[in-house]
Amino acid sequence: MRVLFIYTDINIKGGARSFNYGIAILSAILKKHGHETNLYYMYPRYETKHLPRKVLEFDPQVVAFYSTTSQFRYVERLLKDIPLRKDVFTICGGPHVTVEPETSLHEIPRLDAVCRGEGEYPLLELVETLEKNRDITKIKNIYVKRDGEICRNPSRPFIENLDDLPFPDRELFQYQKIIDSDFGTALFMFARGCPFNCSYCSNYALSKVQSGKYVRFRSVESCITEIKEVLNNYTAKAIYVNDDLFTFKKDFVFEFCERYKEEIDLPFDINTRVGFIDEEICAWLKDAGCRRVNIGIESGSPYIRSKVLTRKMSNEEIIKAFRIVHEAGLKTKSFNMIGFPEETPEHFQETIELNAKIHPDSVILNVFDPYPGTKLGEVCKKENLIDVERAGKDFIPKTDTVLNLPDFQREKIHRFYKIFAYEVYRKQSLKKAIFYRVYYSEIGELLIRLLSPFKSILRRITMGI
Ligand code: B12
Ligand code: SF4
Repeated sequence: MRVLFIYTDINIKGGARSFNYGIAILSAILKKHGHETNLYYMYPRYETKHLPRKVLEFDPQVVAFYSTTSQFRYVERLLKDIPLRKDVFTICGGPHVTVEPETSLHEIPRLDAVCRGEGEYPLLELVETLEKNRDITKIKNIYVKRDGEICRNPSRPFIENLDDLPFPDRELFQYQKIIDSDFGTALFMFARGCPFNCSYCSNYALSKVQSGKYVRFRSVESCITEIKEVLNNYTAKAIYVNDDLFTFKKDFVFEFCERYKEEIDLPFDINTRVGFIDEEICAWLKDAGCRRVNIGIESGSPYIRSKVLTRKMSNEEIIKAFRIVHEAGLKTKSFNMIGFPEETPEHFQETIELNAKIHPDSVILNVFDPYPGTKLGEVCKKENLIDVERAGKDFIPKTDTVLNLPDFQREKIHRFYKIFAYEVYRKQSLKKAIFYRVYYSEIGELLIRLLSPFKSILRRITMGI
């Protein structure tokens, strides 16, 4: 069968093109079983100019969407805008519909089905059942509309052995373009799941939709083979392991670093969490060519962290983790958030101060967005904090808040968003501080779009890599 994937990646700031591992693996598995796949990647603005031609030429029998919560509105809009024949089957997967299957199906009349959780085997089964013209209402993980009713099916367990899956179909995304748009970086995922339960993150809700083990690692052999295959087919200068918690299993890190040093030898970046990084791990990482370790701080206020975000770590532990990484000669990036329920400007001042103390080489700030199924998402709903009109608008969740917080005005959040990095760096590095001040201004946004050929120089100024 012919399956057309649609991946919307609408974000005003532009930035790097993004690679969607989920779609790429689904495509690989379908191709392995003899089906044809194609992709329409919509980025960075909503734009359907080339879509009718793609639909006409590829003539899909199934149109398959991926969606996070903030992108779901574009699935709805697309299903109104694209000229699809009535017999084309439409399905959506990804974190939003996994958590909100029924409302998603109700909200979009032209959407035939949603997939909850991991889609490899459900989608394959669906496509093969459609091909044989058999009953599609009993496929595990799939909720499907039939005569105005929703047929709900239980989920199969999480895939036990990730090594059984084929490598992602990178060519579907014209992968060299992705690498080139991200300073020559090739992206990888070696694990699935996270054992924690932070109140703002969807991971916990996603872990409850299927049974079995949620946190799973691929073998080092499989990871190294995939990296080699990618480097044989594409030109990359570095790699980034997108896993939430790369250092979760110490024996995996050790074995990976040993083999990576011997067989790959390219700079690489990873993400970890306070409590999962020590001197020994840092020494292995450094020796293997690791360049940067990204760590989530999220809030510098111990109260917000422990009571609102359910992140059990002290400021001292955070400071120590960054110190250990720096002492090993590795660069750091801190992830931070603003605009949580109960947060005040004073709490956010603590986030600025903690970052200033630990000297990360670069910082990222995101505005909190309440995702369905998360503990904080539910709090926001229950306490009527969500501005429904604003949430329904075509806005950019990264820079604005959808909440009306009693103690933290929207304008203040927006202002902090713009000056955060400046405030962190102004006492240590005026060059960096000024750069960030301009970067987060309106002029900066315009300049960045116009000056994209000079992106590497800008990156060197801010991050030193
Ligand atoms: C890597 C990553 C990114 C990368 C790559 C994006 C991507 N979607 O692959 C980047 C950095 C670009 C990114 C961006 C964003 N991300 Co992100 N990201 C992740 C992360 C850490 C891993 C995703 C992943 O690759 N998983 C592995 C693959 C194999 O799983 P998967 O993508 O879920 O796909 C499987 C199933 O969902 C299903 N499936 C998926 N699509 C389809 C389609 C069909 C038809 C079917 C049948 C099945 C199916 O089958 C797939 C294979 O099993 C997740 C955390 C998580 N636990 O998922 C957050 C996560 C998905 N991101 C999240 C968010 C919020 C974002 C942003 C909105 C952030 C922002 N403010 O800009 C953007 C949105 C980008 C977009 N266009 O959708 C949230 C989503 C929460 C929500 N309810 O919306 C998550 C869950 C993290 C969190 N904080 O809770 N992200
Ligand atoms: S925020 Fe990070 S550590 Fe917390 S549950 Fe999500 S992925 Fe895990």
